[in-house]
Amino acid sequence: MEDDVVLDRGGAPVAERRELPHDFVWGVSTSSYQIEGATDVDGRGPSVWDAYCRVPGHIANGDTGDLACDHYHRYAEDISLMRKLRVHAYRFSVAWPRVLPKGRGASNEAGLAFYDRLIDGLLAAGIEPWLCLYHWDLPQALQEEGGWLNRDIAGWYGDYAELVARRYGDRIRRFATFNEPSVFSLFGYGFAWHPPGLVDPVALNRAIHHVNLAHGRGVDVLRAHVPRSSIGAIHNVQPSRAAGPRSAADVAAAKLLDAYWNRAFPEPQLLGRYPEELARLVEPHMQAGDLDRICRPIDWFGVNHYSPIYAKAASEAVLGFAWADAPADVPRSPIGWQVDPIAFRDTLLDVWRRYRLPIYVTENGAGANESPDGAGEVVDHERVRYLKTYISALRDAVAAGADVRGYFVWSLLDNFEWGAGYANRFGLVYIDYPSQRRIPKESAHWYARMIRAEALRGLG
Ligand code: IFM
Repeated sequence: MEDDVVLDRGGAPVAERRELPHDFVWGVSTSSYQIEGATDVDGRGPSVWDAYCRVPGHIANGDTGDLACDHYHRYAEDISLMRKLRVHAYRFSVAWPRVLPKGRGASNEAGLAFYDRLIDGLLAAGIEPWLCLYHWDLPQALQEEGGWLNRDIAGWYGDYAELVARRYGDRIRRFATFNEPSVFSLFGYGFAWHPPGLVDPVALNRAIHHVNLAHGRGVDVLRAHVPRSSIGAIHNVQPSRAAGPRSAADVAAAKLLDAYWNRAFPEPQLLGRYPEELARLVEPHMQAGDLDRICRPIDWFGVNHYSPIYAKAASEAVLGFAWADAPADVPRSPIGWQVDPIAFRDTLLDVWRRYRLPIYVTENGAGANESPDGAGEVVDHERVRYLKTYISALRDAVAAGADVRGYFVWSLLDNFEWGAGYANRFGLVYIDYPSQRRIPKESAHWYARMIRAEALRGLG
């Protein structure tokens, strides 16, 4: 493989060419609210993010997803870019309020037709669409009925899943129920960094349980309506470390963060139980039979991973812990996130040992604040270096026995990075937002060459 970087781990010999399965999937990921724009076009209803962005102080620079990458109108150009990247697969999400403007009831034909065009364009380009049902843009109308705190949402979500399955199940077999449920639940109900902007532990535990119920309902619906479906759930999984490793209180804080962040969803969904740290807290929101409703067989585990996370004890915080920064001397990406590919390798091995499902890395990438140089090119060496070392770590995990079958870069395009607005760029393709011009970065060219080299290896 081209330019493979071999991780140095204390002089132990490491095979240079650790081969991946011949049908390994190379892809890119995006999400609806982060790229589509067109928030009030063709009958789309408002989402919780539209409302949240309107509140001064919520988003850096007062940014919103109103225009984003205007992907709703420029999707054909974006498919051409993916074709040049030679990716096998594209993971996107459907905006629930685009297809069901009020979250339930009457569907919106124009919104449904947009995803028809996208899916048909991808298939014509030889790119497999991977559809995620939920990447955080809950219809605002459902939020007004309690959102994730209303137990009925499992049924509303099931009806939405059925609409999507019936409409696209003839052309799509790869479905994910949720993207990173722990992020939108913990940030939305525990830290007020996402909608609905609460700091309320009871609400957090209730929301977690209802998201899990919706997941189970979604799996059953997809299975019933898409005969050849391959269904997964996408979780962010990262080592949770104590800010003060010698402080018992910080170690306990990291364990609690680990329960909320890494285990609150995969354990009930795949092992049929809540983590011991959370079981008592979720109990008041449970009804008989709920764990059977949640723990439904799925086909793959989506891992989103960027870097380790850190926690410290904080008696004043309602959850008893606070987020902490990584130690000062660790390597960091341009936006300050720790770079630790060995943690990625160990995470993949850990997920494999715990859940024994085929793994697809559904997000990995590096954030930066780059801009075009004088020649109009975007030279993102640090992102290339990050991707090389993380893909090398993935190879190590496979060599050590983890069943990893695919890797999707986050992200195809620079996009709306939630609370950071447009300041943090994760794309292989640079977006000049005022003109909406797309400029493939050096990392895009590198990724295309790497995929081609892998394909040639497969032929040889
Ligand atoms: O942009 C996000 C994405 O929506 C979810 N996973 C992490 C990415 C980078 O922060």
